[in-house]
Amino acid sequence: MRIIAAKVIVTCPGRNFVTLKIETDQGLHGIGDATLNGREKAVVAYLEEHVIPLLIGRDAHRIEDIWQYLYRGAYWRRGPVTMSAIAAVDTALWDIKAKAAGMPLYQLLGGASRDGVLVYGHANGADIEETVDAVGRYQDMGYKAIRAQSGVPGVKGAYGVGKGGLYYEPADSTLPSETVWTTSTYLDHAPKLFERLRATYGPEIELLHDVHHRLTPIEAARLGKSLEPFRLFWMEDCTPAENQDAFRLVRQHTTTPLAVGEIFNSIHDCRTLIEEQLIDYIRTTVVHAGGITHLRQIAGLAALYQVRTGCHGATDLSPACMGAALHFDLWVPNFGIQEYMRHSEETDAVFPHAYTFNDGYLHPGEAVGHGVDIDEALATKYPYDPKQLPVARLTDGSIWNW
Ligand code: EZ4
Ligand code: CO
Repeated sequence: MRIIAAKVIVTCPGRNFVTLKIETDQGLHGIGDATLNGREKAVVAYLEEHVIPLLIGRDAHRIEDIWQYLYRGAYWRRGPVTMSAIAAVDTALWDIKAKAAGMPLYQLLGGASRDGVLVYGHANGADIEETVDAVGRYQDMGYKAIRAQSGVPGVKGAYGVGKGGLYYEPADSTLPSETVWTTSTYLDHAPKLFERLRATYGPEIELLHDVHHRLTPIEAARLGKSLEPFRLFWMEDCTPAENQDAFRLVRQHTTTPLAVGEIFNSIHDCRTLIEEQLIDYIRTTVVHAGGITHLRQIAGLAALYQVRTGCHGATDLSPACMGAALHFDLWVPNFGIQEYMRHSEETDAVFPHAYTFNDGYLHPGEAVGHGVDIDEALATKYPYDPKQLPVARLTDGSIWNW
């Protein structure tokens, strides 16, 4: 089965998405997500200039060979742009192979290991009261696991807080908007939020929290310790992880489970974290970590060390990524949880999909392939709208980690 055409589709049904569509001489096509929030056009150029010309004429069934060819063949390895482009090719090829086999993708991976995929939703509020109410609303929708973020007094644009009642969308401005960060206020404030949540909703609901790289290792250790009484499912991205060794310090001080990895793009970004059991959940997902082919390797390594998966699933990852991730989640033996931020109605219409939410669980559906397609005619109605992620500064003006 030969690849006869491939194209990149950029669309903005509420937010920007980059999608690769591959077509074959058997009349089958597949799609893969290539969205890199705020850096979309870099991946578009990488695909159009450097990848698509290499795909034409290749056997679409040789997924592994094409992965190795694109990864090693570039000479320049890893990196979010390269790995998102490879991921898009890989996802589209798995979609095609599963369609050719007449099966939903999870069947090709090894079949279902569970009945459904436990997901967590995002509850946000400008203050503790609003966040407590938002958690209640998610619980009413059936969610068994909820991430809670709240505005911090005196902090302008705290991470994870929605604007004007809309769901949380971080890329909000053509040039990066400026936010201000104060660690000391946050460290005092965050445990109060979770104390209130446990007091209000009891012990059963799973609660998660995203620190979004804002703390130093010793500050992260302190937060983890102060959150222990409230039994979090995880504390996410508590400190930047380019230096994987930093997590030794956090780990020595707290039993709050640790999750990291949404910005990783390779198994090499998490090898020490996994092998030394410094984390509990690895957050890499299909689009930014080289597709199903590479994600499977990461999960395999993680399984040896009782590290479980917790795939990134924010709105800036398209339904094509979500669909593929859900097939992966349904199969992967060491599954932990899947993040699920809902897309807008416009996005759902551009990307018709087979996955469904029911009572706190997502299921990828039984459609052949990964079950997500793109309505190209509708996609053209939403032109690209350049938006970048915010930056964060400390109160003295120094650039910090957003
Ligand atoms: O800020 O994907 O856990 N989820 C997150 C996300 C990230 C965005 C950045 O594009 O941290 O909301
Ligand atoms: Co995160």
